[in-house]
Amino acid sequence: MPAKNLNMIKYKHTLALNPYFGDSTALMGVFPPTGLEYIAASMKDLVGKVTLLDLRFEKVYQDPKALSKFIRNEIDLLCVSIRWESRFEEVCDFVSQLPPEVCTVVGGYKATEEVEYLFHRCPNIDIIVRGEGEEIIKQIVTGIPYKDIRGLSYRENGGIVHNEIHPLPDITRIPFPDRSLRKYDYSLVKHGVRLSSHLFDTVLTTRGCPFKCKFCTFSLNPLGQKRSYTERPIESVIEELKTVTADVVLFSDDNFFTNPKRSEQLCDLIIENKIKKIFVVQARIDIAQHPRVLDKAEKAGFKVFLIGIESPHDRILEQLQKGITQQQVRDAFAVLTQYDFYLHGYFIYGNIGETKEEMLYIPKFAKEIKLDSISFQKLRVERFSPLKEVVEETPGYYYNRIGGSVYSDRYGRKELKQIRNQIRSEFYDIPQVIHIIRKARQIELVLGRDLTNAFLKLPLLLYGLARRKMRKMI
Ligand code: B12
Ligand code: SF4
Repeated sequence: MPAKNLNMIKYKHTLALNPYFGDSTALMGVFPPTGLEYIAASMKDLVGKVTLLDLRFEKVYQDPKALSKFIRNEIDLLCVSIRWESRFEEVCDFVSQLPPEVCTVVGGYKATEEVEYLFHRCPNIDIIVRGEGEEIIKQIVTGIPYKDIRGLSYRENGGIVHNEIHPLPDITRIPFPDRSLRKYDYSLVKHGVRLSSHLFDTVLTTRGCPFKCKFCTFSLNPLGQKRSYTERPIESVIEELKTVTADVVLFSDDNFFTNPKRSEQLCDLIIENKIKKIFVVQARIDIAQHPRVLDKAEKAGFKVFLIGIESPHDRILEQLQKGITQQQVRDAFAVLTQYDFYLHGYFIYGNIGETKEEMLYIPKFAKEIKLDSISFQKLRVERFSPLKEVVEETPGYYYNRIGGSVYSDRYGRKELKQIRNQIRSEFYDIPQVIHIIRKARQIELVLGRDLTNAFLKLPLLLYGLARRKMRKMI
C-alpha cells in the first residue's frame, strides 16, 4: 500500500465509537461491533489514523466528560454506531454530551430508523448515514460535498436535508474488518465472571436473506427494503478467517446455508486450510435435507446451530409464513440430532390467535425433538414488519410502540409473563441444565477449568443476577 500523503488528507484522526456499555449489553460483550468495524476498515486508508473504541472495555471513557476531553484533544471526526433498540435513550444521552465542535457522523440500524428523532435529540450530530455505510463513509472522509453523497441526511440552514438512497455496497469488494485496529479480546463475561476461556469473533459471509417470514425484519434493510441476498467470494472469507485469532467464530449471516453448495465449498476450504475453530451458525431446518453438507460442516468444526423454528403449530407457522411444518421440523431434527452439534431453537409465543395451551406446548415440543436449549420471545412489531398490518387489523390485538411486544385483550403483559416463566421452568429443569453443561463440555465450548472457575465464583454470579432482578423490579 502506498504511504499516505498527510497533506492531502482531510481528517487526521477519526474515532470509531461503539457507545454501548452496561448490564443489558451483557450478551453483546461476546461479539465485536461488526458494522462499525466494517466502517473503520473502509476509511482507514483515507484518513491519518483511526482509533476504535468499544466502551464496554473502556471504564474511564464511560464518563462522557473524560471521553470529550480525549475527543477535543485528538479527534477531528467522530463516527458513532447506533444499532440496537435496547439502550437507545441512554446512548442518545451519552452522545449528546460529546463535543459539538467536532464533526459527528452517526450510522447503524437504529440510527437509520430514527434519523429525524436523532437530529432533534442530539444537537451535536452533524450527519447521519442511512443504511450500509462503507461507500458513504469513504465519500465523507475524502471531502465530497454532502449534497453529492447519496444515503446522507445532514443539517443545513437550520433544517435537515435527506439525500436520495445510496445503492448497496458491493460486498465482493469492500474490505473485511481489520483486526489490527482492535484493542480488546472478546469473551463471555457475566456479572464480572468469565464463563469461558474461549475468545469470540464474528465473520459475515453473506448479506440479506431470500426468505420472507412475516415477523422478521432481518431480511429487510433498515430502510424497510428487502435487502438483496449477496455472497462474498469464499476465498475472501478464508482470507478473513486466517486473520481471526479467536477460537469461537459466529458466522453472523442471517442464514449460513442459504446456498448449500457454497456452504459446502466453504467447509471444504476450511478443512483444506486447516482452520481450526468452533463455528456457530444461524440456520433454517432446510439444511437437514443436505446430509453431505452437514457431514462436511461437522468435519470443519461447526458445533453450534442456532435454528429458527418459531412455533410447533402448523397454523401459526403458516401465519408467520415460515415455510415449514411441524412434521418437517420433526424430520429435520431426526437428522440433525445424529450429529455432534449443539442445537439451539428460537421460538415466538403470543402469536395471533395462539392459546395458552398452545404456547405451553413449546417446551414439550422442544424436548420431543431433542433441542439442547431454547430461547423464546413475544411476538414483536418492527417499523417495517409486514406483521404490523395484521396486528392492526386483528380486533383485540395491539402493540404500544414500534419495536415492542404484541398483546391482546386475553393475553396482556401479566399473562404473557406468567406463560414465559412457565415455558422457562418446564424446559430448563435440572436434568436439562445438567444436559446443557455436559453438551457444552462435549463440544468443548466450555472447558473443565471454566466450570471450576464458574463454580468458585458462584456467589459473585448469584449476586449479579439478584442485583439485576432487583433493578428490574424497581
Ligand atoms: C449477528 C446479529 C446478532 C449477534 C450480534 C453480533 C454482533 N456483532 O454484535 C447476536 C446473536 C449476539 C445478536 C443479538 C441480538 N440481536 Co441481532 N442481529 C444480528 C444480525 C443478524 C446481523 C448483524 C450484522 O452483523 N450485520 C452486518 C453489519 C455489516 O451491518 P450493520 O451492523 O447494520 O452495520 C452497517 C450499517 O448499519 C452501517 N453502520 C453501522 N454502524 C455505523 C457507524 C457509522 C459511523 C456509519 C457511517 C455507518 C454505520 O454500516 C455498516 C456496514 O454496512 C442483524 C440482522 C441484520 N441482517 O443486520 C440482527 C439485528 C441487528 N439484531 C437485532 C436484535 C433485536 C437482537 C437482540 C435484541 C435479539 C434478542 N431479543 O435477544 C439481541 C440482543 C443484542 C443486545 N442488544 O444485547 C435487530 C436489531 C433491531 C433494533 N432496532 O434493535 C436486528 C437488526 C435484527 C432484526 N431486524 O430484528 N444479534
Ligand atoms: S426468519 Fe430467518 S429465514 Fe426467515 S426471513 Fe428472517 S432471516 Fe430469513
